Amino acid sequence: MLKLPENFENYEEARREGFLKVKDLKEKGVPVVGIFCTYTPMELIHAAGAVAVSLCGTSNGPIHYAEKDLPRNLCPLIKSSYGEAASEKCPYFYFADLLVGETTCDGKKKMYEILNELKPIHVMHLPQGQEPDHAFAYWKEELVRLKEKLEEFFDVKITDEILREEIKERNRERKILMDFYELGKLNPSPISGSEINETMEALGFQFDRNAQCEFIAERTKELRNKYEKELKGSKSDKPRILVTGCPVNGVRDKILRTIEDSGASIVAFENCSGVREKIRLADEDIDPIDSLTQKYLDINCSVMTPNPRRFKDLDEMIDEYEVDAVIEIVLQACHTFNIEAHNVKQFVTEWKQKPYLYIETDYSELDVGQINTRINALLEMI
Ligand code: BJ8
Repeated sequence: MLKLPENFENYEEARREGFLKVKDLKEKGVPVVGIFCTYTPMELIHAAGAVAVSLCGTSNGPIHYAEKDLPRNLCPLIKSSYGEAASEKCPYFYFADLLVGETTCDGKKKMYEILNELKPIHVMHLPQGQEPDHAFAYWKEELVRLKEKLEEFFDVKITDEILREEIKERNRERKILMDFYELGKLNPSPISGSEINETMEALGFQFDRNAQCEFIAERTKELRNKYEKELKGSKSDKPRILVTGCPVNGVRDKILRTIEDSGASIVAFENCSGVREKIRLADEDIDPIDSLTQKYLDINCSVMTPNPRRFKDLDEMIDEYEVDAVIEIVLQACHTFNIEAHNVKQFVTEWKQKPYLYIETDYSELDVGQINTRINALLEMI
């Protein structure tokens, strides 16, 4: 029987214990790379023998440090990420040897210029769209540039053979994580959306990738068994919600828990805290750099223009997860998701004939009451 560490699913505990783990890795000479986005080609970092740690800020605490150097009317995720670094209180930032960022939204890419004063950062230039052939060629050059940077910085050689192995391994991880997310397709779902979110976030601080996979696979099996034995056949009358938009790790308590406490069930996450990066695998049978170029170019973030894959994914997910309503969560001053929300609303309400709620928020508690009221009003409509 697999022994599961108790803190695998508790975010705060996992984050605290992760500090010791990352310190331990550093003492053993393992390089640490700090990352900020799902466009980061993780396979290259792993092929360089490094571990990757997400430095995306998810709490309001460090934001006032950031506002000394950055404008106040900026996305909370960007301010929180920068504030963690500037406050010198984040051990993950402290232990990172190198940071890797991408030119996604304007706020992030300009923040990286200032962050570079605190720690070396390699910025990958992301194309603005996915379709034209030159987008592939441009992004491929950026992957090659990252590979060379990692080789030089960590004095390693990333061979095609190692990269092919990493592609296979990462695909295996994606499939295991997708199986976990797809528990939401069951009706009633044996796990709540906020638990799924917390588990996934806590996993980010476990650097033993095999143990992560074993844990998630075991947990998925356990929950499927629970469904088969205790829940199957008793369809829930709770409205089934799909959450889309920006990453939601910083608003889990404020919004995700409120949705569930108000009597609904979050069954799917079409965002970077959910399936966005995992839904498509990397091709294991072609040149590894070509494979990774295509795989990461296909991510359906609103920074891409146009962004047709997001609508394809929403279309399929609304059907497959038997969704009753869509809630779009946009972080304040996130222009790309904010503007794309116009088309998402139209798609959800007119094409899919489902209720849609748009919530624009930050990491503060100021709008808790208003969010509560709006969620309850949506649920009453269903
Ligand atoms: S692939 S969603 S992780 S960019 S919410 S910082 S876009 S202003 S986090 Fe993101 Fe990569 Fe896209 Fe995913 Fe800017 Fe918007 Fe803030 Fe954002």
